[in-house]
Amino acid sequence: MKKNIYFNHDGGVDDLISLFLLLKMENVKLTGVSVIPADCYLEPAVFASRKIIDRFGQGDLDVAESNSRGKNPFPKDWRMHAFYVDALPILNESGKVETPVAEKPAHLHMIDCLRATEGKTTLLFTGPLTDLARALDVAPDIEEKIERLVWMGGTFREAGNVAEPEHDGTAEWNVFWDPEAAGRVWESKIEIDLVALESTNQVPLTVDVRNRWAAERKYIGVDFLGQCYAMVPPLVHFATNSTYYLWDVLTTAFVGNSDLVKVKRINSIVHTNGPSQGRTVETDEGRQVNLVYDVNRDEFFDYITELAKQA
Ligand code: AGV
Ligand code: CA
Repeated sequence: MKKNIYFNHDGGVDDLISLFLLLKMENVKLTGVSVIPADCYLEPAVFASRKIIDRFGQGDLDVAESNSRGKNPFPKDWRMHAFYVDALPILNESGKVETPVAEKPAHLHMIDCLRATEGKTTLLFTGPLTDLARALDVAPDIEEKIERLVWMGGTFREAGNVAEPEHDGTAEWNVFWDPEAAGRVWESKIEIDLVALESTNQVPLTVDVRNRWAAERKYIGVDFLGQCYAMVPPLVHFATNSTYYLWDVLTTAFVGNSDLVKVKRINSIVHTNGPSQGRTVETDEGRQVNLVYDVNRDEFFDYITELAKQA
């Protein structure tokens, strides 16, 4: 039995690689894709998504554009990454783009996809939760059609990954971009699996990983991984604010193979205001979430590299 997955992403290198990997998972049926302009610019991220589906997928998907806006914008340098992926020769070889843009905006597109899909659907979100929060406000009935939400977001460590004026550094970026959206989703009854910085910190992009992909570039999908991860800075001597991790790719790998990680139940709240906005905190008063806190790093890299060889 294939799992139904609806994928909402925000066009970073690891978001777009996640789309590629989902298309290669034999146990996944991708029911819809949408793009939110958070850690990307919308146009190149939507083009790149359509071209990845053309090149590596098969038929009947469209890509919806989000018209959501966040409270705390991402740095421009990071948002530029989607332009580089969109320009890769491997995605432009055919000279045409066939996968259509959906008529409706992302949150309404997701509602339609959930309703039209038989049974329940797992939501995979690798950017902020704005489109889900809006969809729940418009159509609260969709909660029953949602199997669970798998989200790359949050951290319960002291340090988050936001380094911005007027913030205390405790938040993870996908929560920080729209803290109220996370707050809205926390109020729902949806089962939430959080792939937080606890586990993603264990899978930095390193030169070793790059070299492994370089050595196997005769496989077109492994070459695609290598080309994409040539665009972003690896961990060399120490982690900086721009160091790249495989945040979303780990989250996506968890959807395909939950044996790669360890999960524990905790209760948590989200700070929606002030200098800690976007911070997730463990507390008995909070709602229950399943926290992915540990990963088998070697098995994870083997898994995604093997998937890429299927391309
Ligand atoms: O906080 C991680 C999220 C993931 O969804 N994104 C990047 C991933 O797609 C934001 C982000 C944090 N640090 C970054 C980010 C960095 N150094 N470069 C680009 N994006
Ligand atoms: Ca992302």
